[in-house]
Amino acid sequence: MSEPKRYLVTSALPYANGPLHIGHIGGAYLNADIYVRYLRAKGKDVAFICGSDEHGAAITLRAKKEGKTPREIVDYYHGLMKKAFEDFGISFDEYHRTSSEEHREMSQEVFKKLEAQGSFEVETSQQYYDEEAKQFLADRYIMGTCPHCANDKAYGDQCEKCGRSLSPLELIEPKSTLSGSKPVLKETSHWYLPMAHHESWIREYIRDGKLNGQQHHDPKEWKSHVVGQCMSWVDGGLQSRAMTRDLDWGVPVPLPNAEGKVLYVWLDAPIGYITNTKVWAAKNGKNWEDYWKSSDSRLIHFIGKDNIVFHCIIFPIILKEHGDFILPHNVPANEFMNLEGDKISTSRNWAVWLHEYVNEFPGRQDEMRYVLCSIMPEQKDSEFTWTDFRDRVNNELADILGNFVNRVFVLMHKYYNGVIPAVNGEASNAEKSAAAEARRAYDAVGSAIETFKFREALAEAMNIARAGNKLLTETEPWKLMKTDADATARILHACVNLVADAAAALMPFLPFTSKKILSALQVETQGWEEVVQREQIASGHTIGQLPILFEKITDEMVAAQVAKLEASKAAVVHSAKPMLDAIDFESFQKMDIRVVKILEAEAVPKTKKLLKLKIDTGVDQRTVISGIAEHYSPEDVVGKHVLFLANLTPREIKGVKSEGMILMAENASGALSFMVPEREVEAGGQVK
Ligand code: B3M
Ligand code: ZN
Repeated sequence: MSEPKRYLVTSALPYANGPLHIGHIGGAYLNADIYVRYLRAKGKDVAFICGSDEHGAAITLRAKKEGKTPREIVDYYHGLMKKAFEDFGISFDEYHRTSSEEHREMSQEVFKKLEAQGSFEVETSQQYYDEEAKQFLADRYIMGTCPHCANDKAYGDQCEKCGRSLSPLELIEPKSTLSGSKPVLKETSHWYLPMAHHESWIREYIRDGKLNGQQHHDPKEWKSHVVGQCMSWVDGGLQSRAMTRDLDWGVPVPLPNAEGKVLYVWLDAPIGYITNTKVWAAKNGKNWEDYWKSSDSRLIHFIGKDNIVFHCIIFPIILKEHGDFILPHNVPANEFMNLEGDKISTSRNWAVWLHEYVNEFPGRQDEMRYVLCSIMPEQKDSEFTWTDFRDRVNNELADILGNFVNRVFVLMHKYYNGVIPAVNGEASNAEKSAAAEARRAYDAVGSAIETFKFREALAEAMNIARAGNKLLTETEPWKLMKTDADATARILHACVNLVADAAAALMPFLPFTSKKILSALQVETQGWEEVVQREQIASGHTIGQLPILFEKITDEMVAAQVAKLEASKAAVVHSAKPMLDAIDFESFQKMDIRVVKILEAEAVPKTKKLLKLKIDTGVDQRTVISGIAEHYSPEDVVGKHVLFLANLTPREIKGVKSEGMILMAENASGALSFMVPEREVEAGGQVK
């Protein structure tokens, strides 16, 4: 394949519904950053584009949970993530956001063009509707059992366990994630992308790397698990997929007859890559269309494995249908990173949060970058543990790289006051093999990065420091100095250059450390090729003082982090109120708890919290006052079957005789919910 003139590199737009954690970084951001830093060092024209993904259920569910607006949620997390990426050295050229005006414009323009040319089919169908929340349910608003793998937490658009794309109607025993209730079917219309129409060219694009009969990319350069997941999706039959939703948070559908409808988040989000490129280009005097519309640009999407089908099938269909845009050249998706034996989870607070790490380990971004790259889930899921973090920092970073560089600086200052000595005589075999190994390793770093093998690339970069340590150990210049000054000078001169080569090779991975070493050497950062052609750092050049590169990670630090994780897990488990004292079974049997049906409901005048309900207990009809007016409106509760304590002594509330009590559950944010029988139970049914 010919060398492209430009690279357009993206990382998945993270949902602005929570902080970033190390799983995000190891999945789709650190790899992209290494790749881009390398390309820049090679002098390539690169645009590294990302931004917050601010629409979709992930945002509105978080807003509902926290009693905030979606706008408040995205504004908070967009800022938190943008800063955390910057602090951690993820060097985006642009980090914008999909709730922006520019993005509304771009995504509506793409939609309008496709709609006008007939790329969509309008279908009226029965969709699940939550009568309590008064909302249609799709994507993450509905959950049920996956028909393919029986995962009982599958979402309306995708099962995260088997990766299959789903439609809500395929879910077994679907439930609303808004109210927990069983949804009903209601008619609505949406604009569908008839993906089956694209099957043949998509198959060629994924399996053969061909587009419009031309070779577009080398399919062998794609990761096998990416091609595998896509081909199983294609072979399973590409179902039409609704590209609009009945929601109020999102990009409004730009058509007259589309009140209350927005673009499906997985339609608008990838278009965010285009928007954000345009925003970047405008700020930097570039033409965004050079990157998105010319075939001599190369588009690479870095993502996690749960986003494969959206980036390899759906978005390419949108791009190709639009007609002006290039398609992805590669989508080197990573697998998942786990943490201390469990899946990383925002909701369960089981994570190492990036902004917390940067605050708790100031100036130690490279230690985390090194470890995350060393365990990057490139081909299979991987595991982060704090003990492994400690061992890799102490036994690899500090003992191999830190130790080598430090020894060279100590010896250079001790014997030559930091001035590189003149070199005489023929290099020994040890010097020659060290130089040859460094050369080999340096080239290997480049080719490994170009094929998205970042773990291998990092190991090769570290081999330069290993070669230096070997040279010092084999020649022992601190002894040689007494007998052969020329050899000592040659060896230390060679070692200073090995230090410079190591710093250059490690720059994409450890940008902060690389900079520290090069400024201590008092040499400029050079381009990737210049390092190869660089003359040896000249004799007479004076090097400066080396700062401490890596402090040891102590067992106490590890213990503190593990304890913090355990505490956060406990905190999530014990966010409930403390348990009451034990009672015996007889006491429980005195309570007569029934299923009752709510027949009528009205607000109690001059109160904010009270509803007056008329209920059918299966035995009689009763009036009961319930403090739920801030959680349910009267019309929402009529017809519900709920739990009721029937033999509570009646009491007068606001002048009304209340005969019993409706039982409610309170969640962590204080919202009340009815307790609804999971199966059909008629009024009067007893709770045992
Ligand atoms: N916001 C990330 C996720 O699924 C999703 C990526 C969008 S990339 C256009 O967590
Ligand atoms: Zn599944």
